Amino acid sequence: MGANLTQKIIKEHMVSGSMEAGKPISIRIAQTLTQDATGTMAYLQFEALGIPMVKTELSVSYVDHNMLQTDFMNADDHQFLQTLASKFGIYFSRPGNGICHQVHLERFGVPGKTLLGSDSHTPTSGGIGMIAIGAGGLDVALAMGGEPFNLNMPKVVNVKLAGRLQPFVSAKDIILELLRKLTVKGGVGKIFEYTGEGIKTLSVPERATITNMGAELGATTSLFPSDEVTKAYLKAQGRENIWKALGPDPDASYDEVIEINLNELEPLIAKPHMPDQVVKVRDVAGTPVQQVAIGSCTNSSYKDIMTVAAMLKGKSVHPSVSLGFSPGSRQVLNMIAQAGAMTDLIASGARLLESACGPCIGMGFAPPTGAVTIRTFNRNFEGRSGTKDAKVYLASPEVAAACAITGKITDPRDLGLKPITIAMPEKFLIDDSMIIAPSKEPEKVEILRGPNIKPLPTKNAMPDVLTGKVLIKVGDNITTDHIMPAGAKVLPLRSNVPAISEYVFERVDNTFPKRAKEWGGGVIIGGTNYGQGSSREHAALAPMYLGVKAVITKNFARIHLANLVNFGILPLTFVNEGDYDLFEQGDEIELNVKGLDGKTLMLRNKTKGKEVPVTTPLSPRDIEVVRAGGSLAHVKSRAK
Ligand code: MIC
Ligand code: SF4
Repeated sequence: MGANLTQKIIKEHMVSGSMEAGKPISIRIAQTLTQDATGTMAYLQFEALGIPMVKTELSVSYVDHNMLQTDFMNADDHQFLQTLASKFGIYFSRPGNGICHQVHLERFGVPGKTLLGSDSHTPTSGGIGMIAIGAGGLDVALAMGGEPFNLNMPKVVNVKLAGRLQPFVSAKDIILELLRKLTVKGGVGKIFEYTGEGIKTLSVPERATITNMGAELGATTSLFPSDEVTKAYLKAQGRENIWKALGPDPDASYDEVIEINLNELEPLIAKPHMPDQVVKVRDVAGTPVQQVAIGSCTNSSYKDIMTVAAMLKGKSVHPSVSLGFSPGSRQVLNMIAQAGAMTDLIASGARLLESACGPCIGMGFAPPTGAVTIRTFNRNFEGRSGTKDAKVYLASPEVAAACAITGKITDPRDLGLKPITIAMPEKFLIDDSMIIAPSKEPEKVEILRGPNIKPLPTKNAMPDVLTGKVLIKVGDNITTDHIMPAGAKVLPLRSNVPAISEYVFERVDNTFPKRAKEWGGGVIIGGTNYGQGSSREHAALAPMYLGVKAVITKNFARIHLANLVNFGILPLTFVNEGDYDLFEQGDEIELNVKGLDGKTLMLRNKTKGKEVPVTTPLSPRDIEVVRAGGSLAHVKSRAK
């Protein structure tokens, strides 16, 4: 049997382990990326490692999330990131240069290499054949310090695409179709590798839309081969020299196969409040729409914005709709301006938003109370838009433009428009002046630290017996947006853990922080897929600061599980899922964790006078890390 592309790339970067699904492996990381919302903390952690210079082939620090500067906080963080990058050998992409994933694809990604990013949508670069994985900031800090990245070898799923997308059906519909089939849990522990005749019809940005939103399946990553399409894209980016042909062997084997015929797909839409609530656009057509937002790392490429502009040309945005668009990068912004598409958009009444994450993370352009907002983004979790009761739908740029024109949910095929074809440019506009190379005299660089940047909290080693109360009990599919909300108000506090911890579980139960402090910490009880979504380590770090010692669930999402380990919180799972019902908020629990390694332990509910078996999904190495009080403590203790 031949090898698939995932196996080939992993093999080349393997440090230890064997490529058996579910078994721990360590891989060498060639490139890292960070963004400002996770980066400030990641670099504080990097500094704590005491390493003078990054050890990766390339590390880039982007500013794209915390872009509203309503006071000094975000602006100070930007300066901190810029000076720190300069000192430690890191490229710095200035605010205004674009969304990290879009810019990385355009300017830095290299087929066949590994990329670790402190953002869950890092798999975007899988669009050019990288193994690109999202992780917590601390894992990225460790990778910058030359440590390998540890994970369990995922299963490899082959998604075979046949046929060709029909007019007004888009790459977004391919990934929405997968979400419809597999749900937000369907990709946990898996890598999705795309093959088949259909991939030849998809440009790199279209492929990147698919790999980007593979994150919503819970997948470790997704990737396409590096072929002639990749070559043409890299050539147009002036980077043909780094291209090489990469793909699976003809007789490659896979753990699972899914087939999709592109001819049969039609425009789809994810209803509130989960990316897997996917239906046909025609099933919800006619629903009145108040806002449309085009952009985010999923759908903000040159092709995406040009398509929207072509659909809106000569028309007006419906009077009841506010339409905003944020080009994914300065390159896209410059190019749509040159092509005249920006003029068409502005003439139609669209609002130009900054080239950044913006409304995707609730950084401005929040919808009105109870509004329906159609977004080309990847997440529609409750409250993420900044408006708790807004109803966020996720769809393609084509569907979004159609809704903006009619003021209601509309299948673009029903507008009677001529099919739109946007050719990929033979040459993109290349201007890297917003990317700053690291200093040649790092010893002379002074790191600027604003007053909002507070020192890192630390944790002591884990005691043998864990005791405490159940601080909260939550249901299935709890996202990191539930645990640690983002948005314009909370995001500036990412470098100030004491302050941000006041918002833990804010949208679920805003009395949580007070209770956690009064009760001297305790444990969290959760359902399935606990911690899905973003890579934000603050969803572990802030609970750790509030004294959370263990999280006991039916099962966990990958990145959050790793973040809990990194901050010394013990993740446990019920052996019998039904035992979840035996716990309530306020129950006193006790667990002797001495014999943790791979064994079943008895968790005592002292209040109910019951004992139930629990276990931990952790590897022996991870258990060692939790025992030490988290990754930093562990690395430091090893260095002694
Ligand atoms: C997101 O989409 O939720 C974010 C903001 O990009 C996060 C990172 C963060 O929480 O800072 C992600 O996806 O990892
Ligand atoms: Fe930014 Fe949204 Fe992409 Fe996260 S998902 S990186 S917030 S655009």
